[in-house]
Amino acid sequence: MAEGALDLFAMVSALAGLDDDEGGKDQVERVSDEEIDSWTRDSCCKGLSKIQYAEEDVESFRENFERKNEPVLIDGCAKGWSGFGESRQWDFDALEKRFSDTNFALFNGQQFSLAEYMKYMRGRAEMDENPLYLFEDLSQVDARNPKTEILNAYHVPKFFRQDLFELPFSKPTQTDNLDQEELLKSRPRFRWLLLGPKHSGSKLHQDPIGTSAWNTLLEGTKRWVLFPPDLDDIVTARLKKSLDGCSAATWFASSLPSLRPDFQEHGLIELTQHPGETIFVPGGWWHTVLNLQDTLCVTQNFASEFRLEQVFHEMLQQPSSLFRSAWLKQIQGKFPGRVSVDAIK
Ligand SMILES: O=C(O)CCC(=O)C(=O)O
Ligand SMILES: [Fe+2]
Repeated sequence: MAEGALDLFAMVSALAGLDDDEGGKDQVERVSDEEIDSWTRDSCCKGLSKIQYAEEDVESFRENFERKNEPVLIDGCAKGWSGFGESRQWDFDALEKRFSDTNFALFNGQQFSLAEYMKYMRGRAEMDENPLYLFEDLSQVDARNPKTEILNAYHVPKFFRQDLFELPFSKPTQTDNLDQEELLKSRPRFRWLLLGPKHSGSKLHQDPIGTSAWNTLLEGTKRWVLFPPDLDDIVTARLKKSLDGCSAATWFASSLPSLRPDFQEHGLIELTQHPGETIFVPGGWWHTVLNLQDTLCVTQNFASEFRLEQVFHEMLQQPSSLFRSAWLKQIQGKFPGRVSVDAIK
């Protein structure tokens, strides 16, 4: 990486208020190396089912997990994914070799070449309290974009191929006469490639617009904590308060130990995800992730038919767009008994 690129990373960290020189130093806490090691060795699962991809058919998956809105860990979705470049591997080296000069984006939209980012991940990230997480949005990538190779290198697991947000693009529909490019541009973001250095992570959140997600890990290990959607207001307020001003790493180190005893009875799930495993995060579930090692994963969000009412309600709150109006109309036509026509303006 050029010197300039190093400075740029320092600047991005500082701007985000993440650099350890930038105040709040006394609040910075990290999970100990012993705990990281013990979580890394941990295998599934307390309070969570684990299934084999090849052994579960789509119908039973949908009945057992998607309809019940229950998370599950799935082993084997990525078997047969083709990978990148000549080596056809799904790993850091193959990705870096194939895209080293190509720009990728952080969560905040800042762009870096993959070579710059990988150098950061293997070096300076270790010193950052909250290392910069790469969140490359692949939602708009089409066949003209070289990153289409990333999309071709994986398949949406068979359980997740029904997505109500695909409706405006499927034929024949009443949106045939709409500008497909404009439609795609205004579709909510739905797929990402994530590269996370050790100690980076995603803060506790619920996924947007009532959507559900799957997340397949290809490299490294991730620690997940999940809480069910139907927590009462007091419990939810306590969860939100636990987040105040801290990074995922600090939350795992300082908030989780004090929440754990009380939240066990509120359905807390804690697990380690290993390479090759896919987690299904149903809509509405709170979740937070700590990368225990440098990680590489792909993740997609989708609108589940079993959560039609919630997704529809959330979609009504979104700013108007071509996608929003086309989708609301189609849903109204397809599920007249389940959504309120009057609600659509
Ligand atoms: O950090 C992760 O792997 C989880 C990402 C996530 O939850 C999200 O993108 O909504
Ligand atoms: Fe999420």
